[in-house]
Amino acid sequence: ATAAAAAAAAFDFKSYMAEKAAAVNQALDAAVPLSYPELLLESMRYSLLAGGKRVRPMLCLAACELVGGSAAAAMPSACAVEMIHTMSLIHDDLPCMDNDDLRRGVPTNHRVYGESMAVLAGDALIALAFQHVAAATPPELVPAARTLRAVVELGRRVGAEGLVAGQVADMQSTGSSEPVGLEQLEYIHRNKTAALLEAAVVMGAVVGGAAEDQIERLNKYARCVGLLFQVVDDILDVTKSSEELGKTAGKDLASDKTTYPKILGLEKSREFAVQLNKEAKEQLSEFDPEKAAPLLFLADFIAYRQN
Ligand code: GRG
Repeated sequence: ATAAAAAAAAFDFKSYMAEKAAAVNQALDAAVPLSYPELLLESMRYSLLAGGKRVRPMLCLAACELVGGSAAAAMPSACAVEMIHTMSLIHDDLPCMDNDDLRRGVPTNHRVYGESMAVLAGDALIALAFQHVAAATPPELVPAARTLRAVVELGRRVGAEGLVAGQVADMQSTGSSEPVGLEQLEYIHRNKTAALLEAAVVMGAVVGGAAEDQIERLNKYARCVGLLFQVVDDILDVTKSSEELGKTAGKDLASDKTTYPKILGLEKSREFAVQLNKEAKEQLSEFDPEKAAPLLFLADFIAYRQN
């Protein structure tokens, strides 16, 4: 624990995040050059380069470096998970889904490019994600079998066994009169949010040459962090809503969305978040503490964020 504490103290997480985000933004920019058909590429680039936190690419790069791989080995995988994340947000914002006008502080893709183009930009980003891992992962750093495995790990967590399954479950529970239970809520978050975080770390670990038991521990780390993300989100929704109460009706209190505080209460939800953070970090205890510092800090970053 002392070695871990010393490594943590020496680690400058803010600079790490800024440095990695800049590298990811540059790689994404290069991966989707403006070309024909220009409006499609413009629409893809509009959302991809709109400046998210880049948490998933960071997880991917950090997992690769944790098991001894280089950032260059994982950069195509890191870009791929961000492409999938971005396209899921484009589709999620569509009128047939959440019908949102703003995303990352700017008008949503369909508000700028129209619904058809937004659907197609999302479609093209899914295809590009898989193409990019397969074609751009440097063969001199990563044996082809590992790259192939990375593609499989991504596919598994994006489609009907992952992200899309989570969205379907969410959609069906929102439209239903049945109350959503804890198990169902966990299923939704595990697929909608945790699955892509899992893809990020597992792909990073795979291309970095991790052993099976390391991949498994990192997968569990990501699952805990994904759930943690949502529990914290739900808690922030309530606390923000009550701060604003009086000015406007609390957003979450008014909506019919099921949240952890609604099922467990605020206190138990906070305890659950602490538990998930602890469980996530436990998965890192077998690794070199110095190399595990980014993932340790990422867990805390998600647990203690204020918005
Ligand atoms: C994947 C083929 C395919 C289709 C998409 C619409 C859909 C199916 C899924 C919706 C998924 C969704 C909206 C999940 C929520 C994920 C989430 C936690 C978003 C917020 O992530 P942040 O905070 O966002 O990392 P930034 O903007 O920082 O990147």
